[in-house]
Amino acid sequence: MSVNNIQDILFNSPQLTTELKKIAEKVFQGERISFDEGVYLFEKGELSYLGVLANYVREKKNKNYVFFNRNFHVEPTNICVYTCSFCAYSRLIKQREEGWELSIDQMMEIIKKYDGQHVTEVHITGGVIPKQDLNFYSTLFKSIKSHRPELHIKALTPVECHYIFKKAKVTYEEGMQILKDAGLDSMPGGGAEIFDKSIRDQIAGGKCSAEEWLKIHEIWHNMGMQSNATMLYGHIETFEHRIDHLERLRKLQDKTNGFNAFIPLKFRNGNNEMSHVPEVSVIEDLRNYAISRIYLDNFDHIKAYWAMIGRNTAQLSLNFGVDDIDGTIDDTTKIYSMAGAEEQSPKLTTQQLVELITQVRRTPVERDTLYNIVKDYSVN
Ligand code: V47
Ligand code: SF4
Repeated sequence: MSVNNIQDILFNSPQLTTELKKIAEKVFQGERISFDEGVYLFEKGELSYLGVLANYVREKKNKNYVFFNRNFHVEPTNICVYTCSFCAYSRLIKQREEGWELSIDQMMEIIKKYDGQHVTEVHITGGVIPKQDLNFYSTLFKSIKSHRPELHIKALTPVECHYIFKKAKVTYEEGMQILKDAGLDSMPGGGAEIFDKSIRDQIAGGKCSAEEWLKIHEIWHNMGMQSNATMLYGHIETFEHRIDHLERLRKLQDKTNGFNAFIPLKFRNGNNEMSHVPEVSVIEDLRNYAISRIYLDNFDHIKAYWAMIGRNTAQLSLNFGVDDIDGTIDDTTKIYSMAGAEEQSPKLTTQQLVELITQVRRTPVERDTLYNIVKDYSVN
């Protein structure tokens, strides 16, 4: 079906309000939608309508491609000085028996397990403890690079950076430069949670503020480097808070163009202090992906993290604006399984990822962390 046909069907639907028609016109003409229009989409946009718009934007930006990579995680510790109430992972220092704390040698052993295997990225993030300071991470990154220089190190969120820089008494600029010189290649999107202060204070009080999170990414981008962004949604935030979060990311991206992908993270309520908060439905997940795709017109990629939402929802999301499903993971992360996610041992072979994508008639593309194409599966 051509875009014009889809547009005609949409515009002639009697259920569409004048506002929804106006927003659709803007999207099809490549115009940016406003804050109020974003909130209106959350309030009134039906799944099928949002899917048409998000898929239009997605295919304009990324054709039929779905990106993935070959990655694994290293989680240095699950002990944390912070006590985010959504976190099923953190074990306070007093509950140490349930925690782990890896030394540099233990992490190098994990890295060396992948010797001779085709992996392109190691994702390193976890809890925050005094012992794992700036010097610890610089030494770790240097060791990884001297062992395997081509392995891309995607590591540390502004939560960790803010803490280790403060402790080392260096500015953000100095700290980021030290990490870059040690071998840090890019930053993951974690720690963003929700930027609105009143909600952030309730669920993630004490860790870096929204302004600090954004500042660290801005400094990193100004050094010519790239990163991702996330949003933890589906807990006690409102639709306005979600759009406020997207708006702040869109503004920073206008300034730096350093974000690669936006990754909405669905709140999971297992084993944490917010277990009484119900999880949102899959329909709401898909609406949230779609609105993120429509709103973030300056982000190239929207990622569905399959380890968190499960393979089936990840497949569905590919019709609601998503063009990336993260990577092979190899059962190396615990953060979601501990919070009750479907995937208790997240691990997919490249072949399984390719099948997941082709089953829903999309074209798999293996990428590296910075979206350079490693293998386009439409080309033999
Ligand atoms: O910041 C923690 C989230 C994030 C829960 O950049 C939870 O490619 C839901 O950022 N329910 C860390 N979410 C993970 C992350 C990430 C993951 C995959 C890829 C990338 C990337 C980044 O996990 C935390 C927090 O927002 N989180 N607990 C929970 N109960
Ligand atoms: Fe610590 Fe991160 Fe868990 Fe917050 S989400 S308690 S910062 S590990």
